[in-house]
Amino acid sequence: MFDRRSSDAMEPLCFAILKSLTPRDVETKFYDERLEPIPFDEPTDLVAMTVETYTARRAYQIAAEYRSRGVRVVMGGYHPSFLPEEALQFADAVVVGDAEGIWPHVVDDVRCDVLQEIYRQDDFPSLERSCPDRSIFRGKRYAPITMLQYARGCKYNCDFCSIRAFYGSNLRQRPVGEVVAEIQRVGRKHIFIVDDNIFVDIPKAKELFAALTPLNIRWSCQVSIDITKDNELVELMRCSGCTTAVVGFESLNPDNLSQMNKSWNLRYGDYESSIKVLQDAGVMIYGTFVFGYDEDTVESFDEAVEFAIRNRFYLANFNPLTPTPRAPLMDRLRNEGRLIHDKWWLDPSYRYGHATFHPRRMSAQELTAGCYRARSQFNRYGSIARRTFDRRTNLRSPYRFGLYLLSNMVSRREIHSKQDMKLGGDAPLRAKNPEAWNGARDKDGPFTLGVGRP
Ligand code: B12
Ligand code: SF4
Repeated sequence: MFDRRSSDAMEPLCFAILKSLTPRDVETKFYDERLEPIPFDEPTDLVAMTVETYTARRAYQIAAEYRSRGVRVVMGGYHPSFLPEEALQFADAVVVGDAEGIWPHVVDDVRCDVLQEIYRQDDFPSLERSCPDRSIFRGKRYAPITMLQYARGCKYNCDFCSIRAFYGSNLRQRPVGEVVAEIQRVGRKHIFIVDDNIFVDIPKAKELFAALTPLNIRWSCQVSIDITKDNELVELMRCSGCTTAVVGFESLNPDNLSQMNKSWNLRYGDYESSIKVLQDAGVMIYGTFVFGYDEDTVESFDEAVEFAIRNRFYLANFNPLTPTPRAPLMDRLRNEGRLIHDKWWLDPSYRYGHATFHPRRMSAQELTAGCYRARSQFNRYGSIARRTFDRRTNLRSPYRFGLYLLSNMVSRREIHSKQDMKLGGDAPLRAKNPEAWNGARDKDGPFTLGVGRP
């Protein structure tokens, strides 16, 4: 959002990886605009930025500042990988796909002054010997939790999600021994395993959880609800210190789940019995819900809030369904003529938390208001007090109770401060070549991964 500083930002793992891939004789400085203003006038030969769809507009503004000072800019991450032509209107070069195996070539080309426009990762590089260098985070006010990645990719294909679009059906795990060594090296007691779904490969997940057990850490993860079908796995989660898990419930309506390609969410039983399995194992649930699928009505918000409070969720989020580039949802809504903005992430009229398309059974305004109301209701003091009372989870120990209270206070503040914000404020976008920009268009059609990316 650029003009407000965050008090709970987490260390962005991709930069620790980029740092580890950068030749040692290259001097690096790292800035995170969530924590500090960017010193645009500090001399540098190259700027490397990570760009997500929500941060694209701000990233393009930052790139224009550097380029106006004669500094070259390279962009990577989800958004430029999906829309390289768009990103190239603001950056000198774009890296499509994972950085491993490609970033050192980019640096070499800069040194030789032969920087190309697009660097495509033509393969899915092995994650072996990955050794993120977190020294760049030293002295910065990040939340005291370490982000760590075990695997990339997901076996599911929910229509709103960028993961399948980015990784295709490819699933890669790191050697468990290397993950354990990284946790020991970092020395923190609370780890957030950022994998999108730690349940995609059951034997590997069991191997990981068993190896984490002797480390005596507390860890958080993201997981699909079908994990609860495997009692041994849930027991291993408990023994190894799993404290909180983000679970994508998305909707209470089976037809919506089917439309989003997530009907498997209910394959192994109803939500309440799956929740009980996780909570009996002491896992505090951060439930996420999305609204705007065709069966949603103005009543859907209250039902979801009531469900989340009744089940004493540790945290919950209620977001308007938002199409992102290359996700199947984007094509469907565009083909149905329901998009409010052609590219909401660039549109100065878009506001954070607002609907970006016309839902079927409510208005766009009702979708925006309903999500905000749901977040507000869930984060009320009365709701926080009611959800506290679960001895299996939020009241399990003084540590858990402290974590519960702190997280809920942060969440309360966040929902109000981000709502309605403009992405990147009022500054206009300055493309490298405005005439080309007006006509620039990334090819439509599926984004294929691996050899032969478009
Ligand atoms: C942890 C996380 C968060 C954390 C952020 C923590 C942090 N430190 O910043 C929290 C919980 C705050 C968060 C919030 C949100 N997130 Co989030 N998040 C993630 C998650 C699960 C892991 C990120 C991570 O660490 N990945 C591991 C690193 C190593 O991978 P990586 O970033 O992709 O980097 C690799 C390559 O992409 C590439 N690369 C990346 N940048 C660059 C730059 C250069 C120069 C080069 C060469 C290469 C390169 O190289 C890296 C190594 O190979 C991702 C999913 C995922 N698997 O990445 C979603 C994800 C990034 N989030 C997403 C979203 C939508 C959000 C929210 C908008 C949700 C919401 N509705 O509020 C918010 C707001 C985000 C924002 N920027 O404003 C989407 C983004 C989709 C998109 N098209 O942009 C993702 C992909 C999830 C998804 N399933 O779709 N998120
Ligand atoms: S289960 Fe989660 S990570 Fe996997 S495709 Fe669905 S939303 Fe994305």
